[in-house]
Amino acid sequence: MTTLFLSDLHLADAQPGITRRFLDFLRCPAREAQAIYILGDLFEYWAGDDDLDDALNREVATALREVTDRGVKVAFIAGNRDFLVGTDFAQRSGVTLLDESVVVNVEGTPTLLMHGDTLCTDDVAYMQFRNMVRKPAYIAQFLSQPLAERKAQIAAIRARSEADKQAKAAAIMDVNQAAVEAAFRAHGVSTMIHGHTHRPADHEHQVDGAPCTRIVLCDWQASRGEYLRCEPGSRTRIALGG
Ligand code: LP5
Ligand code: MN
Repeated sequence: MTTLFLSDLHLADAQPGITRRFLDFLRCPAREAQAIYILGDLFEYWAGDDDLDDALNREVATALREVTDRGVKVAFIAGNRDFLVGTDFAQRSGVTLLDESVVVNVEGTPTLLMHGDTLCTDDVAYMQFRNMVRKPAYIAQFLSQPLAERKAQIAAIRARSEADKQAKAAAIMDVNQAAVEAAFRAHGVSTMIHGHTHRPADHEHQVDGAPCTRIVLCDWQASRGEYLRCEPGSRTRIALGG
């Protein structure tokens, strides 16, 4: 059994090299895997499933469908950029939408999967923003607006977010240790995989005296990408360059 994990591709028209690398990934290692977990921020942003007519979105959904049609299980946990991915995308791509935190058995190890933003509790402005925009009523109101208007609002939020991030200390945008420990405890696991922070590393934690491992996935950039491959007895980061 081979299980692959990836996150934070931020697919966008402005980054055709990343899209090409992801489509290559879907052609080759993806089709030989049994399961693939995309842990959020697959897209730079997702304005709603009615944006599936967009050429990039359609190409990605179609390429995913070619993988899922071959019997590969592809699952998606939403990120802070693409939490509006919905059932139309799921149907078109064959991808299963998961809750924001799930425990799955990865080669015999119960493993907590999440995007990772909920662990960044020191980022109070982001947590307040998140609480606001994840409310079903807020989402319904947002989606009731025309697509072009939604995209304009997202651009404004993106600009504000980038400006705010300049003023935030780096540590504030990383995970909070107490939040990490609480997540291990709450889910009764000793292994977790997440993305979001763009700080790829394997961290060892002690939670109530027990060793725990937290694997942070790598974001994809113009020059490189990375996925994590788990097989019986091995866990390997595979770099995708060029
Ligand atoms: O994404 P990233 O990694 O660069 O930064 C995140 C946090 N920022 C965000 C915002 C997203 O980047 C942009 C929104 C994506 C579209 C979502 C779909 C539509 C939503 C509409 C509602 C249903 O998530 C950033 C964190 C950073 O991670 C590190 O963890 O710091 O958080 C912020 O920057 C949040 C700001 O501090 C507060 C944002 C207030 C925005 C208020 C809106 C003002 C303009 C509104 C105009 C309509
Ligand atoms: Mn993110």
